[in-house]
Amino acid sequence: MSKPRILVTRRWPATVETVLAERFDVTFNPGDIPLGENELRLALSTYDAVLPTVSDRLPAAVFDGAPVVTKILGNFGVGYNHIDISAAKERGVAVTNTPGVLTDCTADIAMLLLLSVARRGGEGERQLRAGEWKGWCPTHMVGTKVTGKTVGIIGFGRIGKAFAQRCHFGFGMDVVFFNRSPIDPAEATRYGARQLPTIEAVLAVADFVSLHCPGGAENRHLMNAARLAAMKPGAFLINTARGDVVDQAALIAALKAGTIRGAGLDVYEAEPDVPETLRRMENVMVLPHLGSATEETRTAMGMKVVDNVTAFFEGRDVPDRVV
Ligand code: 8YV
Repeated sequence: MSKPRILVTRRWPATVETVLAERFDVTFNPGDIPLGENELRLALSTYDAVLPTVSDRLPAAVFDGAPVVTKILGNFGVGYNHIDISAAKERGVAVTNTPGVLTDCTADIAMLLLLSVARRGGEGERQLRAGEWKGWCPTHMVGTKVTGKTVGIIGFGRIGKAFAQRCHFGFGMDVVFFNRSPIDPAEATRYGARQLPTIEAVLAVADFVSLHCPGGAENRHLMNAARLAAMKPGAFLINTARGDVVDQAALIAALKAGTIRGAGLDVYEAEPDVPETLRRMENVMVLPHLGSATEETRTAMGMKVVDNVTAFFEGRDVPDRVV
């Protein structure tokens, strides 16, 4: 039997590309240039499997036009709001993701953002690098103490829990969270956290609000102008989830007006575009979607895709099937 034809849309860690090349008839993207809509449509009518990332937009329109040959989209990443899942399902295309392996590193990035905005790390580094540091003084770049503060987590899945654990057991924070489904209180306590009934209840008490829910239609602009206004004065917003969970224009307005004190962001509404106003704000830490960007995690993510696609073509149960 001939090997399945597979397209890998972006460069992956070398060790994973080697395994893919051994197992499949694989086409790589040596230039690592993101594919456009027409190229993705062509890919779906050419390859047995396409392995996309968050930088590949796969709305319903991409599944229309040419006959779809692809049987599986092995997404490199846990979030899949860039893929129209219903359109894939309608065409009989399976979709898989990579849960679990990026939990710790994404929670770490959320912690890095929280600490950086509270303690003005980015601002201090920019000042020193610019040669503008005038020396120590008691009032220089005074930030916000983290230990003992309250953190509010929106979405208590794997990453939300890992972040809660870091905040409570590492930094002595009081941790509250909102999650659509109830979490067993004993389970929540293991992560040093307790569930509150509404997002508003979390916003009312949190000094830091950190988003850990999925992106896509169900959570689009969950943090809108009203919710930003409901945050405590002087609170910070951390987003390592998806850009569309926050109304970015409303966030910029809230930061300008001083409704909230600052924000730590790893994700944006129209990546890689980040509005210049946001990039210029000293009280905002901006990272270029680095949540899972460690050698260990990116390799583990790639190997998870390999496992999913291999199981699919061998007719076995597919471990991380979304549809
Ligand atoms: C990934 C992520 O790097 O897995 C996710 O959902 O947000 C990132 O950490 C990216 O999505 C890769 O497709």
